[in-house]
Amino acid sequence: MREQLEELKKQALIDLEATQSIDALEEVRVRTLGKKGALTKILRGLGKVSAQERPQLGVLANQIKEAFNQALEAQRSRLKQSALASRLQAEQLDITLPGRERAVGSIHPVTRALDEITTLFTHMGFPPATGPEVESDWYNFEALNIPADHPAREMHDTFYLPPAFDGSKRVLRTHTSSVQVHFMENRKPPIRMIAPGKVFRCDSDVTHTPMFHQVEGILVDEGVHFGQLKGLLEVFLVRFFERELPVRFRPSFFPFTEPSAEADMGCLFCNGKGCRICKNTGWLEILGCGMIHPNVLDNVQIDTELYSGFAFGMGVERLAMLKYGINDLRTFFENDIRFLRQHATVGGE
Ligand code: 2NM
Repeated sequence: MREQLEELKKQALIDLEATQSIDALEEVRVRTLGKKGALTKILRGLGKVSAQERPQLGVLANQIKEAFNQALEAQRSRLKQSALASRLQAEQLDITLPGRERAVGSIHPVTRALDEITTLFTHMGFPPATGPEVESDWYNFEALNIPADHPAREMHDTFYLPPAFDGSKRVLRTHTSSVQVHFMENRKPPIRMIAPGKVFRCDSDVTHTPMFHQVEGILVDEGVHFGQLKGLLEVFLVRFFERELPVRFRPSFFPFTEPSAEADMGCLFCNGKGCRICKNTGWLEILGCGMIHPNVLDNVQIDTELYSGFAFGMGVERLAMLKYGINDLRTFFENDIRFLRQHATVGGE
C-alpha cells in the first residue's frame, strides 16, 4: 500500500508537470482526485486496512493529497502565466504608431469664388437672391427685351425642354437675369440685389462648358447713373483680386441694357505689359454691364419716368481661373480629386 501510494505520487507529479494546458491539467486532477480518481480510491480503501497500519497510511495519503494539490495549483498558475504571456505577444499594440490620416473635404474653387463674390457684394448692400433654373420664355427672353425673332437669341445656345402642361415653352436659363425679372416684378425701388447661380448653354469646347456660373446684379432707384456703376465695379474688382488694378470700360451691346459696356482690368500676370494670357493687350475682359433698358423696366411695371437702374454680370469660372491661377476651364468639372486637393485651403482662408 505504501509503495502503491509513493508510486502514485511520483506518477501524478510527473503527469502534472507534463501538462501544456488547463484542460490537460483538469484531466490529471480528475484522474487522481476525482470521484473515481486513483488517490480517491486508495483513500476510500483505508477502511479495509488493519487498525495498526491505518494511522500512518492515512497521514501519508493526506500528505500526498496535499502535495498533489500544491503541485496542481503551482502548475495551474504557470500555465495561466504562459497563456497570458503568449496572448500579450500575439496582441501586441504599438501605441507609438502615427494615427491613420483621415481625408478632409474642401471647398470647390468655383464655390469659393461664388462665396467670395457674394460676400463682397452683400457688404456693399447687394444681397443674393435665387430663382428657378427651368424658366419660361418670358422670364429668360421676352421680359429682358429679347424678342423671338431677335438675333440676340442666337447669342445664347439655348437648351429647350418639353413644353409645360399649358403648352408654354420651357428652357434652362441661359443667364441669371431671369432671377432679376422675378425680383423686380414683386418690388418697388429702391431695389438692390445680386443673382448668383448656375446657367446653361448648349456649347462645349475648350473654353465653354454647357453649365457654368454667373453672378449678375442690379440697382434700381431714382437718379441711378453709369458713374455709380463704374465705382461699384472698380471697388469690387480691387477687393476680389486683393490688389490695386486699373479698370476701363468699353462700349458694347446687350439687349437688356442701353448703353452697354464691357469692363477690362489690367492683366494680373504681366501688370499691363502684355503676355500670353492677355494676348499682348495688357487687359483682361472681366465683366459686362450697362443701364437697364427702359423696355425691361416697363415689363416689370417700374416707372421709367421716375426710376433708372444699372446692371452687371460676370462669369464665375473666369474670375476663379484668374484669381487662383487655373489655366484649363475643364478641370473644374472633371472631378479629379487631385485638383480639389491642389486647391484646398485650410481654416477657411
Ligand atoms: C450682363 C451684362 C449687362 C443684366 C441685366 C439685367 C436685368 F435683369 F436687369 F435686365 N440683369 N443682368 C446684365 C447686363 C448682365 O451680364 C454680362
